[in-house]
Amino acid sequence: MLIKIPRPWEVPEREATPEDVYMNRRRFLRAAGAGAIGAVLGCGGADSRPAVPVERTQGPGARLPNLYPARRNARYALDRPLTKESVAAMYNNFYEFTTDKEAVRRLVERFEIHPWQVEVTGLVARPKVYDLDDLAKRMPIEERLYRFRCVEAWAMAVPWTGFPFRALADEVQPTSKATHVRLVSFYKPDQAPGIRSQSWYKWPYYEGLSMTEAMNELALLTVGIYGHDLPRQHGAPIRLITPWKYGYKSIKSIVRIEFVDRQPPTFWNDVAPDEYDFWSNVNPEVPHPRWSQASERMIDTGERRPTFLYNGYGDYVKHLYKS
Ligand SMILES: Nc1nc2c(c(=O)[nH]1)N[C@H]1C(S)=C(S)[C@@H](COP(=O)(O)O)O[C@H]1N2
Ligand SMILES: [Mo]
Repeated sequence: MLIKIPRPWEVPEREATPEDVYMNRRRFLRAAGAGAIGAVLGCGGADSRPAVPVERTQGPGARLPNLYPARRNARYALDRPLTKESVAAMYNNFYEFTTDKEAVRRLVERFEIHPWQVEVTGLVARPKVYDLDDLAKRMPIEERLYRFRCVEAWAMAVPWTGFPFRALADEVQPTSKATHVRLVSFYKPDQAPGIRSQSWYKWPYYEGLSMTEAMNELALLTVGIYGHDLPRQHGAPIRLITPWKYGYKSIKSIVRIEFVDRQPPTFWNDVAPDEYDFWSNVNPEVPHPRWSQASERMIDTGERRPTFLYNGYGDYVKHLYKS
């Protein structure tokens, strides 16, 4: 029997068509400008100014209204303006729904994200099933401006709200046997048409990090973006963000985190091992077998920029990869 396995990201991406759905352009420009200036001037310490003024797309129904705006941690500064929110929210990779980036935000409508539990288990002293609202209340929530780089060579710069992975590890106390972390996404075929229609993939989506990567200060468990809860298309209600790695490591809609004693298999590495490795650190000098990684395209402006090694986060992570 011949089964056609579509190769991930084979389709050349289309340009995102910006639509001012949520915000008028004038307000956006002001917000983006303020964000960039804040980031540059703010170097040298945590900063208590509120987040970039953004619209509240989730309004009064916000899951955790008291979290926003979270204190911005000025340690994580940007070298470029924030990406326009409405573009980031309409150009998504979320294969559980569809491979059509611009259709994701429509197809997620029936995805139920409340209540949500996250099981933290494996080689830990205190395994626990957390209710996400309870967990988020107890974690040190902050806002960080990060660059984000997809392996397909598009990029954005967004304000995430979340807490360091390390803060969760401190709660469950991994044992000395734990060498890696495995993270697993939701499995709800009834609510996610891409799970049903693309049965050749090994759902649910799964990812992994080494322990030292997961404990690095940059690894952020993320519940919000642009000063409000994550909209579903961005991986609500909780996802990982590892900004020095290609975007597919930043697993969405997490239901389980396991501490394990070996390098876990990962979704894209299992699909195409010669194209996607476990580490997947951003590197301009290692081309994808089918395209160059030397430059990237900002999704809102179309501007091309050179790709940075570790997506510009080498000072934080390069020691993890020495010999
Ligand atoms: N569960 C799950 N997580 C996922 C994906 C996915 O298809 N399913 N896509 C990944 C890829 S390839 C990218 S680039 C980012 C996209 O995140 P964004 O839509 O919030 O920009 O999510 C990553 N996390
Ligand atoms: Mo991606």
